[in-house]
Amino acid sequence: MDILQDLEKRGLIQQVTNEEGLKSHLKETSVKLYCGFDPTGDSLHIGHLLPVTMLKRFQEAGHKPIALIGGGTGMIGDPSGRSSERSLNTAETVKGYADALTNQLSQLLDVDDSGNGVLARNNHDWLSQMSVIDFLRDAGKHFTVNYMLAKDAVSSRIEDGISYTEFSYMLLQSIDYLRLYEEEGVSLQIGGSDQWGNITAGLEFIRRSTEEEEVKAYGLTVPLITKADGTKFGKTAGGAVWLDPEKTSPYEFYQFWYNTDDRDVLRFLNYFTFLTHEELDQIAKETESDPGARIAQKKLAEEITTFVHGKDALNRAIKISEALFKGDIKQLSVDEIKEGFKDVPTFETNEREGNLVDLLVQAKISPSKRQAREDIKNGAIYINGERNQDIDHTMNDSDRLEETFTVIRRGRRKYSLVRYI
Ligand code: 545
Repeated sequence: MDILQDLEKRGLIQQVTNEEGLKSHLKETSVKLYCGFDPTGDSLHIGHLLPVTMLKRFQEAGHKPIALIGGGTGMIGDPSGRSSERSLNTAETVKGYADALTNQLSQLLDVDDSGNGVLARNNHDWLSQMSVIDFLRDAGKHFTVNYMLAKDAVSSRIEDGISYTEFSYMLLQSIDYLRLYEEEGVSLQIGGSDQWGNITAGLEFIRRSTEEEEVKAYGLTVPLITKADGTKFGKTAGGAVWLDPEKTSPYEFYQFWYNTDDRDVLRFLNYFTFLTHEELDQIAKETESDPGARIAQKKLAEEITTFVHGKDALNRAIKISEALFKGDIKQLSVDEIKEGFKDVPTFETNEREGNLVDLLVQAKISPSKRQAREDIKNGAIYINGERNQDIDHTMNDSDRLEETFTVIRRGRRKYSLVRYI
């Protein structure tokens, strides 16, 4: 099975220019391809993950991927897929974001200029060197305003207005593709479906400015990820699911994937994992015969967490998940507790020697004092994983982890955190 057949079977191809041409091109040679990432933030989130895995898929099929950081384009702002004008970031901010993204991509893709690694480029290197006269003569002259107005990213903004800055963005991305085509032999640009207009503009620009008879350059986009329940993919109550472990802990990351809807999970396994079609078929079969076991969700969460955070982080995430599920947190370290309890209801207090009954009521763990006493007597209250049945208990230093917090559990799995300030 060739790479295009593999991608097709996984549902990873939204649009492709000249499919037959690209197919034979990919068979003939090791193809250099690229995907761009603009530094509009200090971390990628899972909405950016698919193109990253795509670069790796091409690499594993013997092709040569380039991760392009938009140090130049990030100063301008892509209007694609957006309904309003972006605010400009300072050069310093963009530089900081570009460094952060470069680091993140290098971790995900083992970027390496010499060997078989993925190449990294930054379009600031050439865009910042281009004069406005060259820009208008060499790029501007090949685009009609009519052509630019017809692009989705522009036409959808005409009513509310679009700045000349964002209007011009597609020329910059086109300059990149031409430059990479001419200087580095890049012949394929990939991206999400929001990038189709920019990618095809680049191909048009290559054709016009090279005047070659038959240009061997292509574009391919991956689909926008949809969910069966109609809500937006990648968003949780807590916001985006980030690839930066400081923003979304590996445990939360693991849980996000583990909670995938049954109706979406097989499709996501195809999209995001590197499992073979045989392995995917096997999981589909097992899921069918035992739907309650969440085999597919478990595999999905394991594979993606390993790809993004590594094996150790995955094992920690599994350990935390199991301990919380069993209601047994005693087997967790303080750091693991912190990771697992980041989002549980937290009650802040400066009263270190209060009695347990009052604390349970103040922290809204038990609804009344009377119920709190009942809960304690019944053995439903656990302090840091340890059952406490003393209705006269006063909180003390030994109830505090790292002197700052206490984990209280009521019943099977209802956790609360008390933080001492
Ligand atoms: C710049 C110069 C080029 C080619 C491409 C670009 C970037 C492109 C763009 N892409 C998006 C992006 O998001 C921010 C990521 C970092 C926080 O805007 N004009 O930069 C996303 N891209 C990945 C996928 C995308 C796209 O990085 O293509 O569709 C998301 O899945 O939105 O020469």
